[in-house]
Amino acid sequence: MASIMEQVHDKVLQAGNAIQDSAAFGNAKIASIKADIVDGHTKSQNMTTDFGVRLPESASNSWLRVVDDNGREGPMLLEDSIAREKIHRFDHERIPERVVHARGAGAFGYFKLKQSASDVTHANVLTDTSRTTPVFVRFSTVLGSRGSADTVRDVRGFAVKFYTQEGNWDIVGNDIPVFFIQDAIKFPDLIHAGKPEPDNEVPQAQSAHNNFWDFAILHSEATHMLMWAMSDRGIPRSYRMMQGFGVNTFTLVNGAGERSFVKFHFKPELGVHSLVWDEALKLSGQDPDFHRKDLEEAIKNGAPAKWDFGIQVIPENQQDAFEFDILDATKIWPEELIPVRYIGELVLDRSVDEYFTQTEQVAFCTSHVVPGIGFSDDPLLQGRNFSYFDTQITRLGINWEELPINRPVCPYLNINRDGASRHRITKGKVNYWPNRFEGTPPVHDPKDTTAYREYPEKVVGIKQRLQAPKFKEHFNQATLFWNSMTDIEKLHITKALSFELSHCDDEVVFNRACARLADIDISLAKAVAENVGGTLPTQIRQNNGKKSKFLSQMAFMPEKPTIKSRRVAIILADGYDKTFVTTAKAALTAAGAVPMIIGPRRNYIYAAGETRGDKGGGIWADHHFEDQRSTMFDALLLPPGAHVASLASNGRVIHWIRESFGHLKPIGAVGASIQLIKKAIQLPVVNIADESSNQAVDSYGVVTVGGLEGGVKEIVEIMKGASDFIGAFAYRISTHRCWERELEGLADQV
Ligand code: HDD
Repeated sequence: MASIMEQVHDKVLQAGNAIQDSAAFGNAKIASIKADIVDGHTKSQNMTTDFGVRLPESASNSWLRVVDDNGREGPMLLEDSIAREKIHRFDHERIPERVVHARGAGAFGYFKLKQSASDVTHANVLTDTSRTTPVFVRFSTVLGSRGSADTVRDVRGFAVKFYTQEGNWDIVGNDIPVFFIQDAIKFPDLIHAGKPEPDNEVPQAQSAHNNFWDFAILHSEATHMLMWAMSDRGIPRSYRMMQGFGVNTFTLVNGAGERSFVKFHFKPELGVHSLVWDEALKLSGQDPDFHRKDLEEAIKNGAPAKWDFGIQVIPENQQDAFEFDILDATKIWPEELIPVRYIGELVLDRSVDEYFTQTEQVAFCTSHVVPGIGFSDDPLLQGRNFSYFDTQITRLGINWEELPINRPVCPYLNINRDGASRHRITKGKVNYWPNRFEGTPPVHDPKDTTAYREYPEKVVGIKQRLQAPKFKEHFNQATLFWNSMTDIEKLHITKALSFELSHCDDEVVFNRACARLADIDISLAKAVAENVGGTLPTQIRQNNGKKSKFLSQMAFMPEKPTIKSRRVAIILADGYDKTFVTTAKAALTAAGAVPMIIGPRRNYIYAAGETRGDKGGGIWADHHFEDQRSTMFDALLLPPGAHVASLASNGRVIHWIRESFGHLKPIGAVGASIQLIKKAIQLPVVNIADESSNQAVDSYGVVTVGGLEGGVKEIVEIMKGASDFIGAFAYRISTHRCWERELEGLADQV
């Protein structure tokens, strides 16, 4: 008869093996939390107390009280434990929000390895191409509190939990590959300076204030990251359109025991795209949940978010071969020197069931790695490895690793016990090691080659508070970044810096900041100083003239143009051309876009020839003019028809067109709706098709055509030079924005 301990062990292993053996290991996380999920919509499920006793409706409506003989209210009774339970539970609903990255959105998915990296690691998740590993990913902003807006200018968190068969592996990264500081001891200062100022708790979720810039300028090591944060990377269009980076330097160890240094990369399938600043500012108020809704909407519409996963690898013996220190988190490893090997795919295809228990309670730790992956002596990473575990204890309690979203899907067993909210029940006598029950779990099998073993690194040195020499160079890569930007990106950085420094009213701060910009490039410094009233130093650092072709986000366009998941507003009113609207909507939908009808009311809108209330007639408007804004869409389509007369007299519609033009969005107009364009955009350089012509004209991304016979064609392939109206319009959407409007100064003129 097997001992209790053996039975427990068998159970744990069976449960683990059942998941590991299943062909669909990619779903193992979902399978493992199934028993914890309660369907909040189960029919005829009675309301109960937390201890399971059924409640009458009166207990949900009224506190137990005394009512006198005349029906008058008497005192409420403390003896009502049902009411007390409800109020007590409510009083304690809040937990501390994350000290940074408080606002976020998460989703489930999987990681599929496509090419083995067994030459550099023995981590099965990176060597076994037959595997699918379940993941949970949480995206976030850094500075804002949990209720702040999604579209603020900030770094975005990109944290991935891989539930591997050898334990959880967390990459806790950002959408920017470098960091503000080199040493973890400065992290509290950085965050205090960036968060709202302590006297008045202003501003919320913004770096545009004296304290942030004061700290940033007093730390010249922050210069490189400042350039990234002030670039368009700071205002992504979507979480699905950002790169992800592990930022810190980790290590890999292969089967032969050889070690290399590694950086992790995620490259989005849809390319890297951003909002424009005015749009981001407006969205903060108009739709503060823009990014989290975008992620959910794409998954719901069958457009899962996808990234290629890559590694940059430097063998151990080449650690000193570069002009920068490869352990310095304020430096990139230029891809010209160390190419990225793309070896796998990350896919997010399932939204969370409940925000709090999943997105809020998920807890990442940089210290969570699996056999074959290790740490480096990167001084930022070393500090992070301490900080994350620690913060989860304050946030979630000591048993946070047991929470359904955090626990591994592989078997796990050890002698850690008890503590607040422990709920795993481990049978048996053994809660210490070693013990007299030889061979009963948990065991350490001396022959087990899959156990985590630290790399036997030789360490010699003098204990001191110093930095390695190459950590002291702070400007080369900031200049490299600036030089590598396109003209439009340079313009955006200049404007972003001008915005931020204009919000700093302390002249010590903005003058020092302008002086710092001169360490990057004098033309940038001059332009910003001119805008913000700053002064420049007399000693100028020479621009090193270096460039990389992997830093501009324009370099990360999708391989094939696509309009997948792009939101297109189709604005109409009663009297529109039905054939056009139905065929255009169908063509855009078939190409993967999300067209939405915006009308004067959220109800049926009737086409020319139909009268209001016609049975089977009309088209349902998804939204009306008052409840959406142009900022929430990627493009605007104006159908032909007699409805133009009423649209032309609607200020909201004209504003929509002007704002779309100003925010560089493609605009399509057909037939009579050309009149709307003429009214909204009165710029002679923008060519507009004649209402009588059948030839589509694309001028600055305003695509117009007079007439289309038989509605709109199918979009067979999205490509440059498409001559038909919908083809030309779709291609413009695929390029994200019509940059030439901004370059030629047209965007501000409308
Ligand atoms: Fe951090 C959260 C990313 C430096 C301490 N960090 C946090 C999150 C991300 C990052 C994405 C949110 C995770 C989630 O969604 O739950 N942090 C980074 C990156 C860094 C970095 C890319 C630089 C390479 N962080 C850093 C340092 C320290 C911390 C140097 C402390 C010494 N970070 C924390 C934290 C947080 C956190 C206080 C807050 C909530 C949490 O950990 O779980 O421990």
